[in-house]
Amino acid sequence: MKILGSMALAGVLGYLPGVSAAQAVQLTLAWDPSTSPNVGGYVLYYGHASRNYTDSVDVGDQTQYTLTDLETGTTYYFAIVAYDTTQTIRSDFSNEVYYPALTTSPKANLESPTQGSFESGIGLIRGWVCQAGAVEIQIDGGARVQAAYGTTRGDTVEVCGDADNGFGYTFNWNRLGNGSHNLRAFADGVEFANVNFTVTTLGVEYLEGVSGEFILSNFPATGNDIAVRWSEPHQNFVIVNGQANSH
Ligand SMILES: [Ca+2]
Repeated sequence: MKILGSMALAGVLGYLPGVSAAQAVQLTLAWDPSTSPNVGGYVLYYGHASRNYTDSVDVGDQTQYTLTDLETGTTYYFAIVAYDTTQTIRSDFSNEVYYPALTTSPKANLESPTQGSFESGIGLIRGWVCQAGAVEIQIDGGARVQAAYGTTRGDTVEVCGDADNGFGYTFNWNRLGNGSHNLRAFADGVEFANVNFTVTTLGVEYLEGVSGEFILSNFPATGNDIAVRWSEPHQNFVIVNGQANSH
């Protein structure tokens, strides 16, 4: 009768420090080498249930491996098995590590400004984030500023499971000056939006003491007119006759 040898466990499995959860559906795992003298390599096992691995990859004689095709939104469990140089003897599974629901980015949306939009006057940088300690805005690579966060947005319940997800930051676009600008939004430091937009000013940061009312023809439909009036608090024009008049 032949007695099979045994392989020492492949040590403690863990994540490589510095790997960011939010960065991607990519995860690098590392483990201490087996203390057996004749280690031939390792098999990394993983799956969605503890100690029930549905996938594996023979990583050869290395002690770290990067999985690049993990699905988002589901938890993964990992363990390592060592095998010997003849590939006939295998160790038991190592300790198990799990990784909670991988996400590529926070569940979040920047609603305004949008990519390619035109901005003028005083506006609201707004959107929603399902869960964050802080929502920050960065314009043209400047300092990140914290937006007000946690206002009720009933329309996000379906996506987020709760409603306290609105964020907003009032901003005078005139401060940026005419031209193209960039805005990035972050939830707990993780970027979830990056848009370029165009600002048009009237030459000053806050225009005072002017008035004007103008008719826009054929809006919102052919044959309809609306009136817009300069509004100093908005630093913009507002519609003053919501009822479209027929010719
Ligand atoms: Ca929430």
